[in-house]
Amino acid sequence: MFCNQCEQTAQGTGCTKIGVCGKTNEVAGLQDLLTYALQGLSLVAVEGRKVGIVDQAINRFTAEATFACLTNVDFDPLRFQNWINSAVQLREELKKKVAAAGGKVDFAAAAASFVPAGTLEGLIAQGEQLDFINTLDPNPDLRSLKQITVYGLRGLAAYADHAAILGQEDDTVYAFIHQALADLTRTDLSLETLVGLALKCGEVNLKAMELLDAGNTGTYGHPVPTPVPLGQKKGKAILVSGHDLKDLDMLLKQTEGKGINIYTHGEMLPTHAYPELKKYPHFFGHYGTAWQNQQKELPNFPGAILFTTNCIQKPHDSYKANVFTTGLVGWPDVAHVGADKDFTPVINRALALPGFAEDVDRGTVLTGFARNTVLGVADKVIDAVKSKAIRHFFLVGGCDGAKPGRNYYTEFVEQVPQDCMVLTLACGKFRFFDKQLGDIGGIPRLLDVGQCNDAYSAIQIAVALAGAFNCGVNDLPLSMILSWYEQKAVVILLTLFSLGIKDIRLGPSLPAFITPNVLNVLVENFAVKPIAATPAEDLQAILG
Ligand code: FSO
Ligand code: SF4
Repeated sequence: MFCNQCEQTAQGTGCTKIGVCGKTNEVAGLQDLLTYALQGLSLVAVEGRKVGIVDQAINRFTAEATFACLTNVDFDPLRFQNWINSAVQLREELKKKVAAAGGKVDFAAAAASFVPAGTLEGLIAQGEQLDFINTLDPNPDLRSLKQITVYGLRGLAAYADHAAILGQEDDTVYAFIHQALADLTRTDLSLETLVGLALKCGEVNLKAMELLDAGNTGTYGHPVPTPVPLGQKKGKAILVSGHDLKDLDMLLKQTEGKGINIYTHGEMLPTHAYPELKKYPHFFGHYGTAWQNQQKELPNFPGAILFTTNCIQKPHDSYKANVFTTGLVGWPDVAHVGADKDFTPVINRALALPGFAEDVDRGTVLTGFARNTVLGVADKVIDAVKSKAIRHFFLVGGCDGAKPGRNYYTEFVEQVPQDCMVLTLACGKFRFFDKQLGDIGGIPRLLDVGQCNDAYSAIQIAVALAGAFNCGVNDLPLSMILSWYEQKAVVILLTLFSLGIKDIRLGPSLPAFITPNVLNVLVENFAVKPIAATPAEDLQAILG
């Protein structure tokens, strides 16, 4: 195997025997093979669009299967076997329709005629032989740019899938995913073209995130500032992890009146702020911190645990029987709730477990500062900037992870001067989410915009502030201090680049898949920089 798509990749260069994330050699090969099969399907889908054939089932399938290859989503070889076979079956069916409509169905790229082995072992061998990443392009810089797009597409597909689950779709998003996967089979594209393709991925992702924002707020209302208990309530309990609001909603409905309290874990924290979710009296509080601490935190949770979307780690035996997955997330031999979303097994497990024996108060954290809330007090914020009560905004957000270097983000927030505000989003916030930073003129200094899925909201806040000050986002007293881990962060970064946003500080380390030459291109165009050794150096450089 060779995989270097995430920040925790082995030695900072690549996982070659087993993933640091727990991904096996077998699953790595199957993910490569699935991506290859999706390229074949995409080549035909692109030709299909030229003759007016747009297949909605293929659109959804492409997004789901691409998302499934994102870090920490699915570790189950059998599901990858199914996806690979489906991709090829859909490709062949589509070829027939395209040919009947007079479209082109003969392709130079081998991906379009790939024949999957009949057994799981055979597929694994095909995946290994493919060596997908290393053979994307013979030129290391072009390969690097292609990798950026492959990973960006996985993030984009995740957001497109989340949005589609809430009924929000736009064919331009699917058309781009197909076009990009097809283009990546070519070896005649220049550096400039591939830079353009990566930026286009970011641009299209803004659309996907806008759709997701519309899905979330249209279905569950605009988040409102909400204190979320960090303690526990006596009684049976279910913990929900991941990012999927609809899964959470359906679980809340199915547990009504059953004497079970629902807790959020990780990126689910901001869901407490949505009116149509917070209305449930048994939607109680938040348990634990970010994804990488789950193996320490979950054994102590006395109820059932439901993973939605992603960020699962190997469930230890001490709590494995309590774990359920749903949607694209999966782990071999862990119970999976299918598309019917019948959470009865989760509920029964929670009822069989002891639950919390007593009430414990551990205070609260505030969430719910998405665009509607922040822009609702825009006048106050603008006045505070004009009167110099607010000197600077810092967006400190992104993914959390296990590396010690991530203490930078905790220390950064601790050292931000009193006359500056901190906006945050995604699971990186768990490095400082429970800090009491006080307020400036009644506006809390630490504002939780939401999940990584709410990056659109943060962008809208920045754009609206720029409008109010009659300047560009780069001219605002705003600095972005981002942390990355997986490929949703990659695509958000591409979105920020596509918007022309400069001077982003990125850590804890730079992606292994970016070559020095490609980094130079990004530095020249976007002045992106690694975080400094200490927060004090960056604060000094920013604030002077
Ligand atoms: Fe974190 Fe995981 Fe939300 Fe990522 S939970 S690391 S950027 O999947 O998705 O922020
Ligand atoms: Fe390694 Fe990350 Fe790939 Fe997992 S996803 S195999 S940790 S690079």
